Amino acid sequence: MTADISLTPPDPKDFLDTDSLFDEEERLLRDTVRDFVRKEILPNIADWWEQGVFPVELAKTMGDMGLLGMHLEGYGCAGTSGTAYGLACLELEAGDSGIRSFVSVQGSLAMFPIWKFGSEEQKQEWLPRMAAGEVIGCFGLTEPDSGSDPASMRTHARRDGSDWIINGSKMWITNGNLAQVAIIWARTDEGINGFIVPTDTPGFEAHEIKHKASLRASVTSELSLDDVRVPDAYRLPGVSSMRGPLSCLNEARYGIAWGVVGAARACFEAALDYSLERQQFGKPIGSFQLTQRKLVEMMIAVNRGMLVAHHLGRRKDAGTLTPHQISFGKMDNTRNALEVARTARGILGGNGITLEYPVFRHMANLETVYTYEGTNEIHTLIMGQALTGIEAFS
Ligand code: TGC
Ligand code: FAD
Repeated sequence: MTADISLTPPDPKDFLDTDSLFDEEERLLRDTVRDFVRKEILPNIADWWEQGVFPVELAKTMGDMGLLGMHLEGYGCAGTSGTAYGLACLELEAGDSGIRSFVSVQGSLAMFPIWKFGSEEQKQEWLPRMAAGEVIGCFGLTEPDSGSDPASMRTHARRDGSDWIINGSKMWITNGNLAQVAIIWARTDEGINGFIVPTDTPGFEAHEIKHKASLRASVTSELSLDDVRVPDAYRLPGVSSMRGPLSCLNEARYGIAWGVVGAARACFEAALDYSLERQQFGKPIGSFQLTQRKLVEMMIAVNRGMLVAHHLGRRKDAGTLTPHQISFGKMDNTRNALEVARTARGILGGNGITLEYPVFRHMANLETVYTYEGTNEIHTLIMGQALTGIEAFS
């Protein structure tokens, strides 16, 4: 016998009661991060975004909260589940994609390769200080002429006795000007290798990319490496192929699949609230059928994104998640979040273009999220290959 259907209307801001998918510990962590975002991020983010700055002092705060490398075990990292990491990304990105980006790059792109492919000495030296937010890392994979096709990278490293000499340049590097350490992927005689490069090494320079109209509360840089000499002890010994950087991307893309649901949720909630307050033609604009349709489409996208993220999280924790499934989440949740943000922007009318409301900022940020960590097209082709067995990148 089936149970009765409850006639109680759902919570407009959690229509499918996705809250019930998470256990008490996960909800506690989620609430802690949500509270942090409410108190520390939301009152300031419009100014940071307008000024084009990332508040670097947040690194230590987020380190104290256990948010940096949080899903890694040992070495001062919190060792949470993948689902808990996802929930944290969601709440951070409900604040701003730039704040989530900082955490993604630090944990998934700078700490993860050391944790996964580093020597014991490298892990001991770097991970505890990075987890505490005392040392900031960046991840140098993309180059001016190698974006979607990083395997075509020109940055190279050659052996010189027991040292390596690295030459090349990296483009669009998040945290580049903030970082004390850079993970630099370079071509060598042995394949593609990762190097832990302290950013005060002679020959290393970071130049901030200005005039961004997206992800403005995040530092993005071009790196140049001119005869940068590092000892072999700085090379990650555990990998010598594109598997190295691509493994890091799996971690970060997973976090994005969750994060963008937070940005979409923030836009939907702003639009819903606004639609009930703003009156035109003597009625709240939320009373018009055309507005209600938009609100429903947005609500469905947010809830569906949450279900996908949750499913990926449980698979990650079970050890059954594949990169193709991560592509599903990164691509579909990001494009839907962008659509939600654009729709919300319209509902807010003229107010939608100001930074008084979070919507335009999220919308502009999501344009970056759509492109980085594999564009919409690249994830389509990853899934297309999984469906057909045919590689269509080139
Ligand atoms: P392919 O020839 O197929 O494989 C090369 C080697 O890599 C292995 N592999 C993977 N390993 C782990 N995870 C994956 N997802 C993997 N995919 C492939 C593969 O088994 C092989 O290993 P081995 O040991 O046998 O050599 O790879 P490819 O070079 O042809 O690459 C294909 C493609 C196009 C999918 C890949 O290049 C790609 O994903 N391109 C997009 C580039 C991208 O996403 N860049 C992101 C830069 S970082 C960034 O944007 C940070 S934003 C900041 C933030 O996150 O907030
Ligand atoms: P391109 O690869 O030149 O692509 C241009 C267009 O062509 C896209 O629409 C793309 O989908 C399409 N295209 C390319 N190949 C194909 C194909 N085979 N089939 C169909 N269409 C195709 N990188 C890092 O290494 N570290 C970072 O920390 C980092 N942070 C970033 C921060 C920001 C703000 C931004 C904007 C980027 C960041 N990136 C970082 C780089 C990011 O990963 C790249 O921008 C992204 O991978 C795309 O590369 P591209 O910009 O060179 O575009």
